[in-house]
Amino acid sequence: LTGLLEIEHLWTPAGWLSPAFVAIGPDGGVVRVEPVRFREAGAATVERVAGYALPGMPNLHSHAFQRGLAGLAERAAPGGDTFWTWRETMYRFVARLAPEDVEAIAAQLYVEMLRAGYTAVAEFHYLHHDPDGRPYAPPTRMADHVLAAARRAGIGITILPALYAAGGFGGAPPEAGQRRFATDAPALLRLVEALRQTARGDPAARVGAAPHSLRAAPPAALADLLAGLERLDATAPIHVHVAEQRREVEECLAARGTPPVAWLLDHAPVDSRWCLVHATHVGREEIAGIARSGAVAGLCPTTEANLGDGVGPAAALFAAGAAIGIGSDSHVSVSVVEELRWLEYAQRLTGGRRTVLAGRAGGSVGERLWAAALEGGTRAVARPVGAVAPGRRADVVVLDPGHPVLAERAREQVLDAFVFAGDSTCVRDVMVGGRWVVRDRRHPDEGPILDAYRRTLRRLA
Ligand code: NGQ
Ligand code: ZN
Repeated sequence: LTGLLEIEHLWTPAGWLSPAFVAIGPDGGVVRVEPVRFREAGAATVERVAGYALPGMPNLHSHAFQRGLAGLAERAAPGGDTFWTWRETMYRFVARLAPEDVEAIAAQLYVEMLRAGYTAVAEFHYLHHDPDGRPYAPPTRMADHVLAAARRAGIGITILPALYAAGGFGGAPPEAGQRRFATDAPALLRLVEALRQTARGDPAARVGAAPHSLRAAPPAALADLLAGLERLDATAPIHVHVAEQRREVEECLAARGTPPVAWLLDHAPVDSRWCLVHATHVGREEIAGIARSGAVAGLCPTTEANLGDGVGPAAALFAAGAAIGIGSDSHVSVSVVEELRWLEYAQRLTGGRRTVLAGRAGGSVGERLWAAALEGGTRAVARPVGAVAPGRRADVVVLDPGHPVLAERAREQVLDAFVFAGDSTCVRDVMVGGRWVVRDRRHPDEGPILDAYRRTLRRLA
């Protein structure tokens, strides 16, 4: 036993526990949770934690390098601005990034994620090669820098090397702006295998894989990837961008005869290992299919708003019993509160009703959203997180009871106050794997990490 916490208020999906005694093992996992101080922990020193503790939130979709572009793509383009013109801007940005730049940007981003209440991230990683499209030596070099950033910040990471075998539904090779991403299934599987060696034995890291999208992964390449992954790790998480933009839905219909989610459900063994990122433009049948499959719908409300994707069908997904989780994707915003709030607000704005995602009468929207995003997010990162419970990682976010937004609220009102009236400044302390990584809103390495980030941005400017 390495530690015993006496937490003033601990939230579990079954309700609040006040106080909660939490024993943490030497590997950073939770060993025991009880409402009273238990005997065999008598010798351990007890650390008192005042405030409201929540299980840390998984961020199920991240392209870390894109944080360096946040706020730089908001000037009107001459011919009109869409997802596709934003993508050109993003490609120009990515063309200049060295592995050290990516590490500097990712480390700063991950510190900000921790401060916002994210304790795990699924990194959808497709920036594989040098600016000319040549593999680095070793080919894991870029991914190694992403993993180093996560380690430096202290966030749990699930890295998903992405297959990018075509430039579009026609199957043509990746275009010039995509050459740093281009891979075939065998090369991608070698990358997955090498990263699995790196992550072996590290409870803070996991490796999966990602066909980037149906556009970028033609059927044969997708099949090769899935067969190879099955041999390496039959439980590995599999993420894919799907049905984000209307244009890609139309192109999929034209090329394959069905819309993207329907195609995937018909042609791939979609199950609870899968995370369908965006799943914005989907019909009733597809939503029912997602729910039946056990796949997680990976919703990224602030990026989907920023890119003009459309409103994800959160209410219909909830009603169908589908799993959902949240991601900050392009990181135009890095805020758990904002993702959850906009999930609900988009439903209110389009439906003309309030408390849409609350579930049962009298239910709290904030609590329902936190619980759902924990469950889906945990499935998507495929690590034992998402609850302060025996067998799970000790990933804990503590809200400050002295914050004005939480002042004089009953514990049952805390999650609604945080999600609808609060922001990341409500988060006071963050623990990942039994180790405090944020205390009093400060990360021990935040100074040097920010300096390195500034140097990178200055060089890129
Ligand atoms: C990405 N991002 O891979 O970073 C994508 C844009 C694409 C989002 N889809 C590129 N939000 O989808 O082709
Ligand atoms: Zn994405």
